[in-house]
Amino acid sequence: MEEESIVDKKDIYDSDKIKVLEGLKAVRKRPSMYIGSTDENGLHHLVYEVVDNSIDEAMEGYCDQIEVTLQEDGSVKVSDDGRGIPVSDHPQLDRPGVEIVMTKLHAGGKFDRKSYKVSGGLHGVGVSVVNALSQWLEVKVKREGDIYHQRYEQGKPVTEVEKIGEDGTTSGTTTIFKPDPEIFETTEFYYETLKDRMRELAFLNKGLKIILKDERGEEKEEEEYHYEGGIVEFAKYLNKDKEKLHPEPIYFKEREDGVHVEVAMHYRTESYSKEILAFANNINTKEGGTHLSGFRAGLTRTLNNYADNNEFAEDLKLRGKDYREGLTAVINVKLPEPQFEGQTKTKLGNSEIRGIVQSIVSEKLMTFLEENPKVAELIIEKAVTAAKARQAAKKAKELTRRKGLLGSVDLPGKLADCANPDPSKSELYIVEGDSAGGSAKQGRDREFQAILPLRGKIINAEKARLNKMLENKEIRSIISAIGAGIGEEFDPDECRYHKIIIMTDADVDGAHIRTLLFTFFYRYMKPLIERGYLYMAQPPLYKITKGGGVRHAYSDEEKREILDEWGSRGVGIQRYKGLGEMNPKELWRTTMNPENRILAQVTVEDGEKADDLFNLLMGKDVAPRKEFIQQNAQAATNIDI
Ligand code: 0RA
Repeated sequence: MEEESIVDKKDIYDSDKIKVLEGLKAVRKRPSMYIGSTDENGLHHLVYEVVDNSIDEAMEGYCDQIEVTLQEDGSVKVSDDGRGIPVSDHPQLDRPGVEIVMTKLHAGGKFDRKSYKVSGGLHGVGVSVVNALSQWLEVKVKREGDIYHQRYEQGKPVTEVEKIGEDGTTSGTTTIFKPDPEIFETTEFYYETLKDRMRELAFLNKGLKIILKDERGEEKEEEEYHYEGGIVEFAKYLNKDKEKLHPEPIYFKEREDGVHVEVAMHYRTESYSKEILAFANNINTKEGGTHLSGFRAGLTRTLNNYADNNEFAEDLKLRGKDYREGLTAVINVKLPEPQFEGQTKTKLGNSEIRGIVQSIVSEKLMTFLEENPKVAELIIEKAVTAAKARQAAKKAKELTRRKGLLGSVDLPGKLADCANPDPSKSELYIVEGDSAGGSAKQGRDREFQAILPLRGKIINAEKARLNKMLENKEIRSIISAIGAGIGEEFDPDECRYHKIIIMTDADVDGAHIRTLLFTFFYRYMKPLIERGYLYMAQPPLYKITKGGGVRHAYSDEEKREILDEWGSRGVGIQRYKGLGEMNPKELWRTTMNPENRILAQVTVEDGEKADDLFNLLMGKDVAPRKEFIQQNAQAATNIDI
């Protein structure tokens, strides 16, 4: 007998081929099971999936450049200079490795790389999924001096793996794919979205160069991300417009039990929020997990020990969150078999990681503190101030909830409250200036509308700590009128009004006050914004009169429409400079009557971006701030961050 086996290899291949086709069919039938959704998120997922394969090659040390190009025909090209996907035949399947990688779900075995790959995580469904969901895909492999090529349509090979040339100088893999419009709701890639992820990947993989190109349309674009400093540069980037407590980020890295851990941390002086980003195998673990909790435990314990040993912390009990105030940190772990959990599979579950990260952070951070006592002192001092502010906030909460003699909450004297006690039917107008406040009080429907006039300046929540904020009369009256506490203690269930409406003049000062108030709500009563309780009133810009008729225009466009309708002869146009120019009746009719007023709901779409805007508007960089307000004074009326 010539055959070693009674089973023909071809039979194995044929039966496997059926499995492959069934696999592809399943992917095309339920794409969301593999890539989350078929909207733009799913679409961008395809790029991440392909890039992740190149990143795996980089993490193993074989690839130092990845190029991603959005091409004119709607396809995406991803090239790397790694070893190239193997083209030799798979021993059992008798087909080239590259074909198997491209067509088999979870290729496994010989062509599957193990170590620290991204696979198994958020992405990691395998490039065969990208292939199945593409109208067409072409792969080009340079390996051992030769160039190979194969083309697929909707996941199925339409050519063999063919040698198409020679290149003795380099190796690598190029994948070009065009998402299938039969599958995706949209097939248009957003350059900005890809930019963020490519930048992040370059930060996380120090030394790796990622080039991103957009060749669609008139204006070609190109970025190059390449950071020799890795996550140290990431931390600097996150803090780029902020004032820092110490000149350079604190950085350490260590390997323990096959797990790589690196941390970069940099305290800011001026802002009090925290920004701690945690990554596991290049995946942004937004839901946290064991690496993050290990970091937090290590940070708290080490700083507590240091404070105790050096007799810092007076009688104050410092808590973890005091040490995290103003902290920007990037935690980057790489581990062999990551387990991702949670709603969006962005929570690291491997329990052994907590202890590893905690012990590395404790040891390395203590060494840093001992070698840099000045920085250590600044950090502890900052935490002490944070703890004091935390205690002041607690007092403030008690203050704002204190019941008066008749069992009602102590309300500020300036507040003209409404009659209806049901929060879901009540509105609070926060009004700029006493005169507008007076008109609002007269014009309102006192059944459900309460008015709180603001007189003095509002303190900038971006620059001041909570205890300072609480010394400000205007802030105090807002807190007690709303009656739900502040900061960590804020409880949106206790809001006395479900509509809180900021009413300011439609000029630069008005825009400034609006932004200050918005910053305050964002920093200290964020759940209120998240619930959709915060609004901006939109007073009219123009009063247009003709004969006995009066109309109000809320935009220049509307003014033009009215003038088109009425003709411009004999028409009077008054441009409102402030709320004070309207009498109570007019104010009611144009800005407060639910039947015809315009309200813009304030939403927090993207905390990070809102933060940038606040920093721009409120930070110490005066020049860009002025420019922004002048350009946007009008637009800021319906600001929607
Ligand atoms: C399997 C095995 C080897 C490399 C790769 C896959 C590989 C896959 C991709 C996908 C995009 N770029 C890639 N680069 C490499 C190792 C092959 C060897 O041992 O030489």
